Amino acid sequence: DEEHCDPYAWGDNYPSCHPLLESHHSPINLDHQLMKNQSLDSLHLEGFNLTHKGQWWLTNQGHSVVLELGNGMQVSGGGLPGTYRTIQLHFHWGSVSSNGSEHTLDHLRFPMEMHIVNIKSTHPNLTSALEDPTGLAVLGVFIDVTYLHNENFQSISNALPSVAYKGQTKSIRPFPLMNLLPQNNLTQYYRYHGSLTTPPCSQVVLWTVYEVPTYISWAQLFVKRIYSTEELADKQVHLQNNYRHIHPTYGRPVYASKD
Ligand code: SG4
Ligand code: ZN
Repeated sequence: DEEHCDPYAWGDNYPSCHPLLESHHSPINLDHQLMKNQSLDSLHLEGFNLTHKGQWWLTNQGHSVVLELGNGMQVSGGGLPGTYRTIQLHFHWGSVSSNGSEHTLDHLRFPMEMHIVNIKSTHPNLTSALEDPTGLAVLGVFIDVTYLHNENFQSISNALPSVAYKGQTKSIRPFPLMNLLPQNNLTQYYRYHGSLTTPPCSQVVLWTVYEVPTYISWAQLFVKRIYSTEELADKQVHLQNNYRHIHPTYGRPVYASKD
């Protein structure tokens, strides 16, 4: 699986991961001084304030930790061409706190980045959405590490020991997803057209990356707590640095929302 973990080798098995000229891959660097686009108003995050019934599932996939969300949440507005169903969120992180996020802000990396993945509601499933240039809308949230504990991340934090190894799954009681977003300045975000940051690297994602980070404490950070292998004893390989390198924009428009 070594090769699969090297983003520069993905193109061997997934041709669309080759960063050819004119391609529009993710992540990219975001620049504070980007042009404001007055038509980019706040997104409607429907159902994000509710405590839904049923359960959510946290899984160690070997390359990330994914929280599968039930029904009842959808995203629209903010310049998105339609309504997108919220299906899951996952995280990218580093090995030390100076790296981890996929996008960079003025070339700076945050310790973590959370991605909330949404499928255009006209598509029955992910396979179908991957055929549509605007089939997915992913919300990116930078996560800073501070001395402050963030209670809103605690149900995920509490479940981490149960998913320490690849393939393990743990149910989580739903909570208002809004709690995981920055508590203010949701009007400030960056928008561009890019790709999945893992194979098959499909160039079908409308990215919304919030400018203001949320935060967790050192104790809540994933870095030393998650392993990428199934073996429980011998080869305990930490799952770290699961972020892709920065790609050129090749003249793509990248917008900042109005302030
Ligand atoms: C992570 O590897 C997730 O585990 C994947 O989720 C996700 O794939 C992939 O990242 C790419 O998503 O927002 N970083 S990203 O571009 O959401 C998809 C699953 O495999 C399709 C469930
Ligand atoms: Zn991601």
